[in-house]
Amino acid sequence: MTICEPTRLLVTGGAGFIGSNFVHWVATHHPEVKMVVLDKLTYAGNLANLDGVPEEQLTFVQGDICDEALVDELMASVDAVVHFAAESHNDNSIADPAPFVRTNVEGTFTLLEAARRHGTRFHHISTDEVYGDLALDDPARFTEETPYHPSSPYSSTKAASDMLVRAWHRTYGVNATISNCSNNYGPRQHIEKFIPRQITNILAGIRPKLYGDGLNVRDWIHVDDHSSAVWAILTQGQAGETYLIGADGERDNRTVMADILTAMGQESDAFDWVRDRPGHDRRYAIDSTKLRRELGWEPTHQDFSEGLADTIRWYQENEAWWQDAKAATEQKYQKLGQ
Ligand code: NAD
Ligand code: TDX
Repeated sequence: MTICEPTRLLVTGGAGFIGSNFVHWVATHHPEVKMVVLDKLTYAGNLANLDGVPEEQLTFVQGDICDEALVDELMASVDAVVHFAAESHNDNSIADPAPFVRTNVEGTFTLLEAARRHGTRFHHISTDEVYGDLALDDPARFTEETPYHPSSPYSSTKAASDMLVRAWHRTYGVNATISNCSNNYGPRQHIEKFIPRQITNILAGIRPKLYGDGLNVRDWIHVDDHSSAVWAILTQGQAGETYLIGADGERDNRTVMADILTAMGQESDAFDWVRDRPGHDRRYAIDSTKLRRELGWEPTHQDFSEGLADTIRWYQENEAWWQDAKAATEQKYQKLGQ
């Protein structure tokens, strides 16, 4: 086992959804660890996501992971990096793929080169979407051995970044691990994504929108379970290894839509069917046996309706956090017919 005990962590994309939840998780569970967050604050980043993290534990730097000089300077000051920063939304990647290639591929390359120069422990955050999709009736789930078969501009750039990490480990000996996680939900997720889009639609008096036939399946995991898994891999993972993260949460979109509507006091069919996403992946499903067996990780938020109710409450109580982005987000979807 490679044991890493980080005292100073660089967290890229730490002002986004999963990155900020990870920073809060580390602040709560490892108050001795200092964190430097590097985030460009794109439309998806929000400094308010870091409110409440103790000042003495956090340094925030606004900047681009493609900025070689800045990345080099920050890398020299830490003993490990957890790399969350990415362009993360499939629909955006279909409308305009260029920022995905730049941030997800070139940005990861820039970080890897700096980690190579400084001998920094590197944990790369990736997605189950690199494996493509499964048929609804396929008994199989993704494992670490599943061949890569990405469908969208987003997932293909994530797949490319995973390949760079593997090569930098094998060729240059960078002390790197990769995790590929399933769909996250929880507080502070951008309202372009499925669950918060529907919650904020209902709160704003807009009918929720379901793509295609609504039968696509996603494997949902609470963002805090993703954070605890990343910590386990960062601190106990074997260099060069990939770990799949998932919590056995397969659900089709129509069921999740009905869950949201019912939990918010609406009829379960009070939504609009809209145009399907081009190339829409049918089903994702993760087998996380390796992570559970080798590193002893277990999810702790397995009651989806309880997690969903907490998430709905968060958006109800934090209207100021999402209100400004709502009109612009829905305008983008209107152009796509979604
Ligand atoms: P997000 O879009 O909410 O956050 C991304 C963050 O990265 C933002 O704060 C943004 O400002 C920052 N960023 C973007 N480009 C940057 C650049 N060039 N330089 C510096 N910062 C930049 O995304 P998320 O949902 O929190 O996803 C985080 C990571 O987790 C991504 O790598 C994503 O591929 C991966 N992932 C996400 C999910 C999911 O369900 N959301 C599942 C598995 C893996
Ligand atoms: O309004 C909607 N209606 C709808 O039916 C939206 C926004 C989505 N959908 C469907 C598309 C998907 O089948 O819901 C499902 C989930 O959609 P997204 O939230 O866009 O997530 P997905 O495309 O599955 O990708 C997510 O999980 C893997 C994250 O955005 C990625 O960053 C992560 O890698």
